[in-house]
Amino acid sequence: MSEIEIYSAVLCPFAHRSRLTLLEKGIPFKAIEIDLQNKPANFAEISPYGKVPVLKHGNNRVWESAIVNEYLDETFPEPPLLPKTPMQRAEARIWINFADTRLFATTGKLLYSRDPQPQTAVLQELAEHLQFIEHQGLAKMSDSGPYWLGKELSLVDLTFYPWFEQLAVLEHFRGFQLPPGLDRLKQWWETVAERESVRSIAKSPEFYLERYARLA
Ligand SMILES: N[C@@H](CCC(=O)N[C@@H](CS)C(=O)NCC(=O)O)C(=O)O
Repeated sequence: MSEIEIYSAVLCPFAHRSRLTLLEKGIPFKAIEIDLQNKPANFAEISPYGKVPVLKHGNNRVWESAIVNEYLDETFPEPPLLPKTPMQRAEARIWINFADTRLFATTGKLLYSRDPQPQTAVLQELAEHLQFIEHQGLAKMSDSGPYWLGKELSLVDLTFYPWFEQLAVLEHFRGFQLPPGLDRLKQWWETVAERESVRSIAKSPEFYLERYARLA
């Protein structure tokens, strides 16, 4: 097997997703930590968008975490991290897209944007995304649980989990509070947090708070 390298950053939830995918697949890899505040001079040659993660596999180079994860799932099929039928795969991809275009997009607005939209509206938007997940996602899809799509862990779990690991940052710096009644979501979070892969690279809330405080 050609050596796998992943350009990553410890605070980046997108890179976190792809490192979890590598770990779940049991693929040996080398993680190269990029200081995003002080990128290496040649980083544009490695990462066309100037972002992490970027995966290097032999002569192949792949970026965008959702695409990196599907590349890994296709290249290293065991254990599979997407379901089998086209419709189930479509559902998985719809949730992965929801993570990117809704949950993480709103989080980005809350943390970094100079958007004049009042922060209370953005906080509300974030709460609504979580309620949508609880009622339209987990309630309908994982009756057989304990994972998002049912009995088996999938890329959907690995895509969302990093957001939850960093929740303390939103609570502490932006006054966000999880809305009440997210019982399935909390149960799901606990289950995923127990995975060996997740535990092996998990960071504490204090770790994230200290790092974000340094950035601010
Ligand atoms: N859509 C991308 C997002 C990646 C991303 O935004 N990475 C951030 C860190 S979390 C980054 O590298 N930012 C550096 C920059 O924009 O200069 C993905 O899923 O991979």
